[in-house]
Amino acid sequence: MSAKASPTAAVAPAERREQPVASTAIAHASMANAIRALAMDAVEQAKSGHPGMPMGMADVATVLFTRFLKFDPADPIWPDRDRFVLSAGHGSMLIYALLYLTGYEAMTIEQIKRFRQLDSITAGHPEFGHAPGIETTTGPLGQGLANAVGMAIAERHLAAEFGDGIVNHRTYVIASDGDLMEGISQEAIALAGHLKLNKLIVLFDDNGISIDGAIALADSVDQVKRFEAAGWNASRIDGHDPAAINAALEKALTSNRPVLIACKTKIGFGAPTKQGSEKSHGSPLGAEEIAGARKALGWSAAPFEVPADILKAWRAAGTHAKDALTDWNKRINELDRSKRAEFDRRIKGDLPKQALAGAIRALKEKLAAQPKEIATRNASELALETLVPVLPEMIGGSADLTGSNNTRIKNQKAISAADFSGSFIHYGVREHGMAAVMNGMALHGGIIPYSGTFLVFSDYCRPAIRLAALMEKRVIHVMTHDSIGLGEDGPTHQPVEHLAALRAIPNLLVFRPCDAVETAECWQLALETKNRPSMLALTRQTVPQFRNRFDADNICAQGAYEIAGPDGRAEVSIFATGSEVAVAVAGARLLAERGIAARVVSVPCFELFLGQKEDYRRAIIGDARVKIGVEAAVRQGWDAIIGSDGLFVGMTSFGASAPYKELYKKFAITAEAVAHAALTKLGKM
Ligand SMILES: Cc1ncc(C[n+]2csc(CCOP(=O)(O)OP(=O)(O)O)c2C)c(N)n1
Repeated sequence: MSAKASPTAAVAPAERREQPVASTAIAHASMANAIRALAMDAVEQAKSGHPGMPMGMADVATVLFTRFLKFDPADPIWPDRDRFVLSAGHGSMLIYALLYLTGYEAMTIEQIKRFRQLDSITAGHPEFGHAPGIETTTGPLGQGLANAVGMAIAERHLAAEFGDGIVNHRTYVIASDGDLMEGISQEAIALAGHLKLNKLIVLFDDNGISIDGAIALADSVDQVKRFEAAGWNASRIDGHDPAAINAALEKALTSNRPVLIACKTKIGFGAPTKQGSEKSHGSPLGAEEIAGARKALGWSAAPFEVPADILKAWRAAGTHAKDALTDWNKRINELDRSKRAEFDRRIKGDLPKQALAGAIRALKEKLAAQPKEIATRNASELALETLVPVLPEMIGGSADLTGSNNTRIKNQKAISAADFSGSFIHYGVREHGMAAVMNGMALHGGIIPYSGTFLVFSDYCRPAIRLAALMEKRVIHVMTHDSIGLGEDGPTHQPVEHLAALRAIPNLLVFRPCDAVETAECWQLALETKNRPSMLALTRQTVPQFRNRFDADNICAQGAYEIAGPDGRAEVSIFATGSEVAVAVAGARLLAERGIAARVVSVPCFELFLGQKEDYRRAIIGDARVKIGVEAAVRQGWDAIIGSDGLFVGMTSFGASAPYKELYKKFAITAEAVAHAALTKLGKM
């Protein structure tokens, strides 16, 4: 197959249809077989991995990558490239083979040979950041599909601002039965259908097999009907017929809705005894089976060898979008200078530093002049009112709790199918989908997503938050109603273990600001931390403002600091977060009445505090005889600050349904309880 015979990936649909429908069947088969052989060989060498899916989807992937996908291995982060998401991440050898074959420099044959080995870029499941060309980390089924919805939203939003000449690409997904069985897929496809994301194309590996055996063991959903019901165009094709794959993709290019193409395939295609069986899903095929597959496929090359003519054809496929890239570069160079600078800034993820600093400073000055006794969720809204206008990359949202989360500021336009220029998303009651869609927007680039839901429902978002942390992406979650302080909704809605559970996620910043000033500072920190997701845990109930003096510095950046203290030495140190800083301050006052000097340390962010230099940590923890932690949540994690012999005033059970002030009394999270604990320890009770 010559490079010329392959239609360019970047041409417009009408032009593309002029191109030959397919290269010769033999050439296609040889190219697809190169993927199959590499997958078999790499899994065999690693003695672990999943050969079945790459072998089954090799035909689909070959048509997609040689004829449709707009990408340039020499410029893997070209902003207007099509995004390709391998949602079925266990089939990682499919993407590694494609990256090698199409000519991504980093993906050498040595890397393929070192599949799943320490320090290789070919990890068990594709990991964002390990190799150029991997758009997201996949493996937990369903996540990639939902990420793709976020990428497709990001594309439409940026196109609405910068124009189709600058932003005009598609998002392609390969998804498996497992992806579609996961609940998150329903949230994602429903949102995609609702928003009519017509440049999102999902290729479903409809092989009827999962780990336990036939899908029929556990599922009888008609996926085509399901997607149609969600507002997609959906069809079924033979996933081993290149002409049918080509035709379906051609049709998809003109769709006015997102597109599902259910590709009937045979898992482990070519394996003589394991094809079509779960036996090819997740273990090496074995030498004998591989020999049989080579014979059946007519592949005589040695392991890890791709015949020169086939490799050449693949490398040519990797150059298809060169003209499109040249044209795009021309267009972007013709952009108005300030628009160009803005586009570059957004894509790089750089902040408008001065504007951001100015907005936070103005807010803090205002709060110093006129202190506000408000809930921290309202303080967050105040912060957003100053931030959203100066940070157009912020796209907010809520999972149907907009009025409770205070994440939508006045006049903030919502994104809709008819108009993507807004900066707020009504995610519907879809927390998991929301968190994964946000990851997709952050991965796409040009956007800083922030969300809204109740902290207790962070459990519903957790798998996606974990991946944002793993991928080092700036995704900001606003989670309100952060304790028993929410009151009457009761224990179903009162987070108790959630702060501890979230603090357990590596690389996630969990902020729990105590007042309006800390809330502004925590927002600033979340925005300025490019490589970590953040969680802002905010109150429903009103809290006093403690920081009444204007500080130009961001004091919360240290994670913990003394917010109130005696002039001299303290006998008691009280550490608290969020709404319980008020309890701690009142407790210190009671102790003062008894002649005992106590200091209060506000701990808006454990992670930032524990990351400080030892001197600072020591100084803040101090050497008072009594250390007390106060947080309306479980103790887990607090020993790092108060020590295992520290006292803790918090929750040891689920909450209850009642007005919140009564709950604080019932669960003994009060100034009296703090003072009592200290006095007992000091032997003064
Ligand atoms: C959330 C999640 N649960 C479980 C798994 C483990 N797992 C990996 S693949 C798979 C199912 C395989 O079936 P399918 O998705 O149809 O892939 P195929 O067998 O076609 O390769 C499972 C359960 C996972 N990766 N993610």
